[in-house]
Amino acid sequence: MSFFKRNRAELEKLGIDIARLPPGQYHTKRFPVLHAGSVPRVDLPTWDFTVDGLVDEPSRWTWPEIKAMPTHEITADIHCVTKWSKFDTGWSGVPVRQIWDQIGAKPQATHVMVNAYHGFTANLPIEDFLRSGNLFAHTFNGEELELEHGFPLRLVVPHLYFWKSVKWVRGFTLIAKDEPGFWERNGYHMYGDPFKEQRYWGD
Ligand SMILES: Nc1nc2c(c(=O)[nH]1)N[C@H]1C(S)=C(S)[C@@H](COP(=O)(O)O)O[C@H]1N2
Ligand SMILES: [Mo]
Repeated sequence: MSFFKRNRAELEKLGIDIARLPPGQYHTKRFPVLHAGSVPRVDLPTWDFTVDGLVDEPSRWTWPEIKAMPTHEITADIHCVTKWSKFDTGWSGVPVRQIWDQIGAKPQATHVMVNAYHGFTANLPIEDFLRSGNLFAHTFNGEELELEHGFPLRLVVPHLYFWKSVKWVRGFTLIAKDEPGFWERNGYHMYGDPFKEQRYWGD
């Protein structure tokens, strides 16, 4: 039996509905670390979160201000384009919607470019960005987010491939048309639905 077949059989034994595993994926209990470049040096006293682009006025929050916001918890399955999926991950943080309601978005805005340290970016349609359950998370499975997984804050958008879930997030820019972010310029799909296997350009 192939690795993928065995892995799927394992899921059945665990009592996990096979329909939760997107095509071409295998499940793992590990939490692999994946990113381009190096882990940033994070300095919380000077850290900020900024929203700009098609807004009435840019907004800025400090780390204590973000940490003081009401939080929400989700449990979600995550799917990495490199083929691992992880079930029932627990996240807590600030709902994307909660930030959105404070920024004065202009009606021309259709997409966001999410920004992180080292110039890393990812593009998302607003509708997908604002899905209920999406978080700017600072907590993973009840513990402070680890540096390698995006400390102090990462985006979590579970319904798209995990490269959209930007680690070390520093804010986002509202834009009037879809534009490719970092991985999208380098061969990854503009949208990235794991259940449609939208991995690369042309998928
Ligand atoms: N800032 C930043 N965020 C990033 C990336 C990156 O290179 N830089 N890689 C993405 C990719 S490709 C994946 S699969 C996930 C991996 O998250 P993890 O290391 O917590 O598993 O982070 C995403 N977020
Ligand atoms: Mo990835």
